[in-house]
Amino acid sequence: MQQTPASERLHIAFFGRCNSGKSSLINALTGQDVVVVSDIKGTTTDSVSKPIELPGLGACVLIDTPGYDDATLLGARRVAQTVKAADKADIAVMLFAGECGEDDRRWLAELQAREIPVVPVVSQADRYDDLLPLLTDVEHITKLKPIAVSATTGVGLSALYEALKAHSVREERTILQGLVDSGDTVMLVMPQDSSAPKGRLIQPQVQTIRELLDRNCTVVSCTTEGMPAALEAMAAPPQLIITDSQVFDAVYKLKPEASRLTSFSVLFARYKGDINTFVEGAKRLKTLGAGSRVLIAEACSHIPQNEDIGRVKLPAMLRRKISADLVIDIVGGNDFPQDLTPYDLVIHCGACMFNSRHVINRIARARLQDVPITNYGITIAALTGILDRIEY
Ligand SMILES: Nc1nc2c(ncn2[C@@H]2O[C@H](COP(=O)(O)OP(=O)(O)O)[C@@H](O)[C@H]2O)c(=O)[nH]1
Ligand SMILES: [Mg+2]
Repeated sequence: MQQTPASERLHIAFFGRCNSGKSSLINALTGQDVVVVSDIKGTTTDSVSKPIELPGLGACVLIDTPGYDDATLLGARRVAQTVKAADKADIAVMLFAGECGEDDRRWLAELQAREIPVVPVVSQADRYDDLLPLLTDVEHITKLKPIAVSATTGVGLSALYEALKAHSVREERTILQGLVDSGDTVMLVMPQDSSAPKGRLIQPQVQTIRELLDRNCTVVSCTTEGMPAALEAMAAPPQLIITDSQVFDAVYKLKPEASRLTSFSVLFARYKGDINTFVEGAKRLKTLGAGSRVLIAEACSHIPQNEDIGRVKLPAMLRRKISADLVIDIVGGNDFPQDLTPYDLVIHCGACMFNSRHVINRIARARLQDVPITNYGITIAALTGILDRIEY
């Protein structure tokens, strides 16, 4: 069965101290034994992501986290896992059990600083003779009405469901918003070099094709070499050409005057991130020189390959166009440094594997630290001098 990719799912993360009942609540909500529960502190050692369809919420990922008060030897590493879960969370369910402690307040402030909607829950509600003091405390610190929930008796589960539904309404963004009209012909130029996965197309290409079909567009696909023949076979030039950023320059030269041009990474920068920040960040490229530090952040955690754009092609291009003595660090997957200040510029990939919230959080981190951030497609467009000639 074809699954909704994780990047398109609503990410709901559960935070709370050890033994507050996070894992039990996830099991109760899903009606499944998704994660391990026990009264031994530190049972959940890693954040665990469970993709699941929930009625009324659709395709979700539930993220169980280790307690943020984990004081064991591995505790610091576990808390780092919890921070990474917060990087992805569209909604944070925060569990309070027994009392509101210093840890709870600190963590709440952390979530609020990231502007993640918080749903406060008083957990293990069946254990209290009188819930009121804790409910009052939680309401006082969160400024929100907490929901009393018991994983054991099921009390409050439907109220929690409703609260999650209320927070799940997201701003509808589409990939091609404002760029195509129904009935347009759109050409996709997609080189399939050795870094392309065997036997399939990559996620952004598949999603773009799907959306074009939904929009009643005609889709013509070709490689860069096949582009002249494809154009020849068409009665009129396509309204829009979408290409891989790495062949931008070649495609720009081949494109008919009447066709507008953009790239998959520019489209995904609009869709997932903040295109204006990225265009602004790309201006920093002009002032980089020998000794400047650049961080290239790759969302994919695949094993680096020969023609890999982030690890090979982009660094080579930066060194060629800017300076051979540029200092370039490359990170992949979830390894995005907390401290970005050593860098003059951050260049992020198109993030087809990340949800939008994850990219927005990284942009926010860069902005807070006053470090310009841009992405692969915008960088390549800027370096090849065509940024002002493409659509975004
Ligand atoms: N009575 C009662 N016990 C619970 C409830 N939820 C969890 N527990 C118990 O509390 C302990 C810790 O639960 P767990 O889900 O592992 O907590 P976590 O560390 O936050 O993931 C376990 O022994 C659970 O059986 C609840 O709603 N009511
Ligand atoms: Mg747990």
